Amino acid sequence: MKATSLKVAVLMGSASDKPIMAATFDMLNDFGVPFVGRILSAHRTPAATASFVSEAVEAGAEVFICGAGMAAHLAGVVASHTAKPVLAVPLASGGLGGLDALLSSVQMPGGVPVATFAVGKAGAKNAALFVIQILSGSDPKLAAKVVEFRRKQSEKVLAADAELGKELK
Ligand code: RP5
Repeated sequence: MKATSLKVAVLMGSASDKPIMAATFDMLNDFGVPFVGRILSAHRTPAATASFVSEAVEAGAEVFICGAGMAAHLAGVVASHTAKPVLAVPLASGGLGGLDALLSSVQMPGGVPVATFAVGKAGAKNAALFVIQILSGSDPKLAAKVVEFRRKQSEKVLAADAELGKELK
C-alpha cells in the first residue's frame, strides 16, 4: 500500500457487495480523494481484516468506510482495531432487506463508535460524501467542489420539475 496520499480505506465483506459499494468508489474518484478498496470479511478473513487496518493507518488512512450485509460486523470489528473514524454502510444482501445489517452496524456498544449510514446505494454514496465534506474543512479546493456538486444536484431537480410542469400542461 502506498503511504503517499491515502486518505480513505474502503472495505466490503464480499465480492457480492461490489455493485453497491461502487457508489462509494465513484464518489471518491469524482472528488479526487485518494482511497484504497479491499474485500475483507469480519467473519471469513478476521486476521487479514485486522492486519489491513494497521497497514492502512500506517499508509495514511484517516477514515474507514465499511460496507457489509447480513450480520454486518465489519465496521464494528474495524472500529475495534483503530481509533480512526469508521463509517458503516449496511447492505441488503440477506432475506431481511438490510434491516439485519442496519441493526448490526448501528447498535455499537458505548466507547467504540461507528457512524452508520442508510442501507444500500444511498448510504454508499453518502458515506463517501460525508468523508469528503469533513476533509473539505481543511481543503478549500475540495470545499469548492462540494458547493459545485450541491449546485448541480439542485439544478437537476429543478430541471426535472420544469420538465414535469411542461408535461402536465
Ligand atoms: C456479508 O455477507 C457480506 O458483506 C455480504 O453482504 C453478505 C453475503 O456474502 P456472500 O455470501 O454473498 O459472499 O458478510
